[in-house]
This record gives sequence, structure tokens and C-alpha cells, in this order.
Amino acid sequence: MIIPAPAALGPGEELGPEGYRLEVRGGRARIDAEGDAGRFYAEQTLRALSLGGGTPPDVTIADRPRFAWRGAMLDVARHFFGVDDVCRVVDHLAAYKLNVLHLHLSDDQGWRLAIDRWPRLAEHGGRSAVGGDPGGFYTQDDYRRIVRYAAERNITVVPEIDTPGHTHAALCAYPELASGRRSEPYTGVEVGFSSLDAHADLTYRFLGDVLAEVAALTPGEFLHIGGDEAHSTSMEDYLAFMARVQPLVAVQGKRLVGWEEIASAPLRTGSVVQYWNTMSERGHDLARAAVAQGARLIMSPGDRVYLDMKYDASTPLGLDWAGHVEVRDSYDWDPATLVDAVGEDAILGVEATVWTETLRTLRDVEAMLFPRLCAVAEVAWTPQARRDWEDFRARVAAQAARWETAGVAYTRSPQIDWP
Ligand code: NGO
Repeated sequence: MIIPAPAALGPGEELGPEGYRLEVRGGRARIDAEGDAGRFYAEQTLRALSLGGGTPPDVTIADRPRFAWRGAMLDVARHFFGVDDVCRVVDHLAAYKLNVLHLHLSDDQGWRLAIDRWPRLAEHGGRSAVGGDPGGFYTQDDYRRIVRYAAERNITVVPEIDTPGHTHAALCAYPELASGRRSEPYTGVEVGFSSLDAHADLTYRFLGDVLAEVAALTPGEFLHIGGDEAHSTSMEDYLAFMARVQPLVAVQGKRLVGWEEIASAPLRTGSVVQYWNTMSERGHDLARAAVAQGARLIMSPGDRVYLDMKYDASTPLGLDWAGHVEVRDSYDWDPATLVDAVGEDAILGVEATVWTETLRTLRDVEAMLFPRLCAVAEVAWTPQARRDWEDFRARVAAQAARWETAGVAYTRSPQIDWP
């Protein structure tokens, strides 16, 4: 469990690489774990038990996660968030035992990572953001700092360079990628209008360079190439693009991750597909197509874990294309029964997303994250049979003290009896 409650591994169940055993007696703690990750999580639990600096109660806990990928995505492209903000988000993920930070580094509205061989991406593409707000970008040293800070907390950074759509900022910085067509930075929130040229060699020289630099900066095994909503790329071009981009990831020794749409193309072994669109049956079909190809899935259903959705009609920020997402919606679902014929074994994990079309500051992001991130973290960590909404509701209420001490903006959802 994420927020401590008396739960235990059954007899004979192994701790595994991220599991731990924690015993507290008279304020003294004893930790057993197979590795650093398990030890780290035991410490996080101990910290949560000592909320407010008190002495932890006597407990015996043996626990380990259900899913290997427990993630959250932050969109730093629509609005930019600096290194300190990202590190604070990392702290939040660590407190709730998430282990993946997916950074959405490029989109139509901005490009956020300096690439030495293509400097105008960040110099030019870094300037814009939604609504004409200030842009920004990470130098390679900034990015390394984030990676290091995350690694110290058992969190792997998964960088996303969104392609072939969602590429207006790059096309604008380098008109030669758009057959010489010049354009102005885009500050709106429409999607699906831009595309890399699937038949131009330059496209792949560009992506080869970018992915090589991103891979060199990223110790984790995954590179996310987006692939979503390529509405102005024909299916024929999309397939041609996917066939040429996959080797560029493989040659870096990385595993490919992409949004569900990539499952319409033949995928290399070891690929990971991120299910997201709950507004049509197509998402289910693509998830099944992914599994049929042997890919594993990350479950990010829009109506459950898109934390940029409004909680209810009174939420001042956020979108609502997937409906309203209240805390219980984020909590009360089972990743392994969501899509017919996509069971436990096909699922690598669960990931919350925070898209930032309407979110401009860290406070905005925190208000969308909390308390829902705790719900998603528990979906990802705790076996279904040990999860219970009423029990969670009571435990998450107690987190308010932590958030208030740390000055974390959170949403006082009416579904929780806050203290
Ligand atoms: C969609 C879209 C994003 C939006 C987001 C807003 C995916 C994978 N593509 O999710 O561009 O920002 O919804 O909720």
C-alpha cells in the first residue's frame, strides 16, 4: 500500500527487487530488503508513519509492488517547468513510491531540451508556450540534474520526443524539415495539425541526431517517441515513419515507448505501448493489437488517470474531454480488467498524466496531482484484492497534514472527509 495500512505479503511471497519488510517496535525500525529500491521504499513508509515528526507506531509490514512501471508524466512543452519545479514533482512521486518520471519534452507549442547538433530547437522552439506565456528549455546539464535527482529516489526518467505529429515547434525552428515552409510559433491548444515528412531523409537525420543525444543523456532503458494524434500524417506515411524511426531507437540500445496509436504499425520486440484514449473503441483495439504483437502496455486511461481532467464542473483549471475525473474514479478500477483480453501479464504498469494546456505554475500542477496521484500510485502498487475505496479514503485524508506542512496545493475533493 502507498499510504500505510496494515497489509502484508502472504507467506511464501518473495520481496522481489522493490519489496521490503519493515518492523517498528518502540520507535526503533528494522528494515529487510533485497536491494536499494526496497530499502528506499521502507524508508518512505517509515517517514509516512512518522507524519509530523512523531514516533512511528509499532508495525510489521511486508510489501512489494504489483506493477514494475509506476509512473507520472509531466507535460513541460505546453508550459515550461524549471528544474526546481520538476525536482519537487520528483519528491512527490518518491513519497508515493512511483518509479517513472515521463517528461513530455516537445510539442507544437515548444521544444524543451537543448540539442547540440540542432541548436535552434531550444533557442527558437524554447521561447514559446501556450497562451503566449514564457517558454524555457533545459540545458543538457539541467536535464542531467533532473535525471540524477530522480535516480537518487529510485525514479527513472523517460524522455518523450513527440513525433511525427505534435512537431510544430521543431518545424518552425528548422523550416527545412517542413520543405522550407516558414511558420510562426504556435500558442493555441489545438492538436493534430503538424507532421514531420515521412519520406524525407532529412527527417531521419534529424531524429537520429536528436535521439542519439537524448539517449546519451538518459541512463534509463526507454525512449518515448510519442506517435499520438498524427492527424495530418496519412496512414501510409505513418507506417513508413514508424518503420524508419524504430531502428533509430534500437541503435541507441533503447526500448521504444509510444502512445497507443503506434500499435497500428508493426512493432519491434520489446516495445511498450501506452493506452490512453477512452473516448472510442479504437483505444481498446489498439491495446489488443499491441498485445497481439507481444508488446507490453502502460495503462493511462483518460477517464481515470489523466490528472489534467477537472475533478468536477467547479474545478477552475483543467480539461474535460475525457469527462470529470474525481478521486474515486482514479482509485476504483482494475488495470487488468479494463480492456477485454488485456490481462495482468500484458501490463507493464500504470501512469498518470499531467498535460499542461491550462496549468501554468507548480501550484496548478499540484492541485491537479493531489489527492488523485495517491489513488493512481495505489492502483499501481497494491494488488487489487487488497484495495478498498473506503479504506483509502480515510488514509488519504490524513495526507492533508503532510501537504499543508510542505505548502503543497491540493484539491479538497468532497469525496474525502478532510480533517
Ligand atoms: C491527449 C493528447 C495531448 C493532450 C492531452 C490533453 C495524448 C496522448 N495526446 O493525450 O496532446 O495534451 O490529451 O488531455
